[in-house]
Amino acid sequence: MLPVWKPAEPASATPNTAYRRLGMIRYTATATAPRIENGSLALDLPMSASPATGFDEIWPATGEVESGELGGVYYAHDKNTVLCAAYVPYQDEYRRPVFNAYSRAFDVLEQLGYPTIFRMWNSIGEINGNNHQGLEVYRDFCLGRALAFDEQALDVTQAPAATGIGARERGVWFYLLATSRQGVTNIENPVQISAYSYPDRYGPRAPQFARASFLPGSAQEEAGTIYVSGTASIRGHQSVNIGDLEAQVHTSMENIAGLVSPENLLKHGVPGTFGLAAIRSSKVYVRHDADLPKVRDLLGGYLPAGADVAYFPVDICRSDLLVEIEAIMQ
Ligand code: 3HB
Repeated sequence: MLPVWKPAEPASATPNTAYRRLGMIRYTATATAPRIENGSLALDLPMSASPATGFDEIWPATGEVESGELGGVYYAHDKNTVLCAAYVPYQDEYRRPVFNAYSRAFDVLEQLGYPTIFRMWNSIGEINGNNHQGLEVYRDFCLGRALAFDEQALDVTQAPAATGIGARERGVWFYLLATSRQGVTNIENPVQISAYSYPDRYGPRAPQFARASFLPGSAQEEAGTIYVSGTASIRGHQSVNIGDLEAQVHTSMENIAGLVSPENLLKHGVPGTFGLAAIRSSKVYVRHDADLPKVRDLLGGYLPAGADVAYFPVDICRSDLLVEIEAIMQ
């Protein structure tokens, strides 16, 4: 399942509802809370320097869409897939409100009958700042999310591919996709320790996500899809190439290449051939605005010419990381 990316529609434009959609995530300069608009989910994320550099990510539907809100979580589903989103306003401690929001999202999935999440995106304002107790905001967020997974008795290996990245406003926004289909496979990277096994020097609870998730094809869309998590210059559990932008870009892309290599996919029982040439879209997060042209230039050697690629000037979950890259492959 692939998203469609379109140049941002002006806020005043009548939305293009020519085809069915689960929802639209607008990557733009200012945020909104999630909402239902014309029967589908809408959410504006504060990730771009200006509306002009933003775009709309549309998740298509394969049938009639039913949408609504439960416990502050907005959703739209088509019997195959559900798209859910929630917003946590700025707090001086995120542990409890993030736990609550994720728990409500899990309730929605259970009520609607979508047992398997295959991708989550988390935009976290002031991600490297500290909460009122001096705990880094990202670590505070990870604690709340981990407690919500605990409550579901979800084994860590069931956590799907994810991104946890900075935002340009305060607050936390997340959206996720879950399927009623069988056969989602989470993929780990042989050169990285699984995020959920990071030692506690990175925070009271490890981040719960897989390095990638494979969603098998469906009747409507034969090819399976790999969703690669936000990937950075990490080997083992350590950040490497500190202060070296170019080396961080290369290591991030080498990490992705190894993750979807034939040997690693075979080891995880994932069918099909992927690799960097299969990238259909990629989001690239760059800590310093001034580094954007350089990163764009370096990635030209890795990303296929036809892929949709977007760059975001935002902070990254560890303060020693300068760049992070995610991708969708088919
Ligand atoms: C996360 O905490 O969900 C996460 C963070 C990252 C990369 C991928 C996922 O920096």
